[in-house]
Amino acid sequence: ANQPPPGFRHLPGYLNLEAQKALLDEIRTIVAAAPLYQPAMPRTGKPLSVRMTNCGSLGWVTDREHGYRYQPRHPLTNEPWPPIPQRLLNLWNTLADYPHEPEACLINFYSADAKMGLHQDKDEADLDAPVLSVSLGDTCLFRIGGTTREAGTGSFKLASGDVVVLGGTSRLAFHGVDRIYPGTSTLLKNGGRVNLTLRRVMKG
Ligand code: MD3
Ligand code: FE
Repeated sequence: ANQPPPGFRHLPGYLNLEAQKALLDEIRTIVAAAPLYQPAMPRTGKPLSVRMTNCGSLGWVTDREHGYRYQPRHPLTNEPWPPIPQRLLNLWNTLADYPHEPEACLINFYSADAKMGLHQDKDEADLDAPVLSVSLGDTCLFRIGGTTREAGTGSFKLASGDVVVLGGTSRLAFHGVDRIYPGTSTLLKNGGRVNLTLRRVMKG
């Protein structure tokens, strides 16, 4: 089986249930101020099945007209994104081994039928910084390959409380979410999956 690229760290169950609940409460407050919206692909305008919002001084957005980018305000409310919760900054400082804090936390919400196609994350100016991912709610099947589309891929499950650190070569690996397993967690009252990714955007 294909192994994940160097610099990839999966920490299953890193956050206990209490920590997951506390984090989810903070995410609910953020979503109340910065509502989830349905992003669209550049040029085609095809909607992503994942709904998104952000916290931090910058947020990742996409729409048909302007494509993938980071911007300081919510595309619908035009308000600044809420700040990144301190408990997420603490997680970054504990695990990222990087001398600059993240400016962006992308919040992805997956309903039972949502998925994310294989892609690379390259919209950040600082590609030396790792990306730190936190999963909450239903389990998903996550896929990761190499730094070209041609390289083989491997898949494994990400469950609620799992943390993944994508550093080194894995930072530019193709990756995606093949499927959600509904009913695998009771953390979210109406089911689904939340993924948080902490990102350093500007060069330190
Ligand atoms: C590997 N999110 O938001 S998290 C994304 O579960 C994204 O919502 C997925 O891919 C999700 O861009 C995967 C794990 C992850 C996050 C960022 C990465 C893996 C990554 C960046 C580079 C390589
Ligand atoms: Fe990604």
